[in-house]
Amino acid sequence: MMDDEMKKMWSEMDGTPYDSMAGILRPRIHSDVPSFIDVPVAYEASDLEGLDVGFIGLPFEGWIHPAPMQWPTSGARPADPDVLEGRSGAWDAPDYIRKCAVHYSICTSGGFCPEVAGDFRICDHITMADYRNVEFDPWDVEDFSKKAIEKVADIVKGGAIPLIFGGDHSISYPPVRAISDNSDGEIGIILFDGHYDNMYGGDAPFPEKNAVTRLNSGNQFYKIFDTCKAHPKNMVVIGVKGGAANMMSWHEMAVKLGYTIFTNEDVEDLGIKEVMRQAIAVATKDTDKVYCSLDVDACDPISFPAQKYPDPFGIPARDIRTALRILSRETNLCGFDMVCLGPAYDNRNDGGQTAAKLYIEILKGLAYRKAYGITTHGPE
Ligand SMILES: [Mn+2]
Repeated sequence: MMDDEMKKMWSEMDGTPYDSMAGILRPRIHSDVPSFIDVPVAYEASDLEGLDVGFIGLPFEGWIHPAPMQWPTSGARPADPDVLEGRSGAWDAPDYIRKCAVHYSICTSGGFCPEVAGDFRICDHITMADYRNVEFDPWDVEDFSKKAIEKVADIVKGGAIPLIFGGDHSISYPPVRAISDNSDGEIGIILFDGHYDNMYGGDAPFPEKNAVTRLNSGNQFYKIFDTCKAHPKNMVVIGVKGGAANMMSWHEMAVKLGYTIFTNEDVEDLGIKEVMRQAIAVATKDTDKVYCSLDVDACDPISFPAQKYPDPFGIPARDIRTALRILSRETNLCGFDMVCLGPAYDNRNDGGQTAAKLYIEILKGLAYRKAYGITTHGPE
């Protein structure tokens, strides 16, 4: 039984389990899907004003492989982890990651992070909302892109940093475009990816609106450099590797454009902290801010089994976490997306939970900057 002294300590403790929340019932974005870590739901642009962070789902996947021969039906493909080729379903990732974040609800913890400090809670320093998912015609990438740019622009115009749940990798274009159109200054880009995604994405010499030149998960960076205040000289790619679906022509173009490249083996050899030091120096040189995109195929399939092209010896999830911590603390991070996670191929929610935790790592870094008043834009 508790003695009187203990009861007194308990009764004087600051806060209840719900002390950081506006309400008690878990906020939901639709049906049984909670908002990410139970932050308030934003229904319209005005709900986002003055916030620090706006979550948004871009559940688009354009590059869908035909069902494998063993299921020659036109219906939904069974989720079978043995399928290695064409593992689609990234359109489900936004809701999946939200569901997998259930343990991190701010209702119970306020985002308490004893690894930062004994009195450090994310919610004491930053304000957040979940702007739900963008709705669009799933067969019309231009419709998707237009609506995604508008919705992410709502977040940016409200002054918040968009943290985006993809989708396949085509979804990186609308956020960068929205940030570029609604803020001043150049954007540096740090991309974690097993691939360069370096396809041609302009109109000529392919004037037809075909699958090659329309926005897809291989030409999104062409479109970014073509239309946004971002330059390849501030582009850093981390985690590229041989094997699954990477092409030499993509590498040649990356070198020609002046990308800074770190392969998966560079990360092993240099260590992620040194890689990030160099990456931040490149991405922040003569820029105002840094956008980060994480294709889960940069990571080892042990931590993210639900990859489209699962390929061993990627970057360990722990290194990605360290990288995102450094990035969110030491740069003027203006947006982040995670893409190409196909929930049907996850291993008992492991990848979904890892994904959720990586978003929280960014929140932690942003809260850290606010709490300790850090304004550096990265090491010189
Ligand atoms: Mn990619």
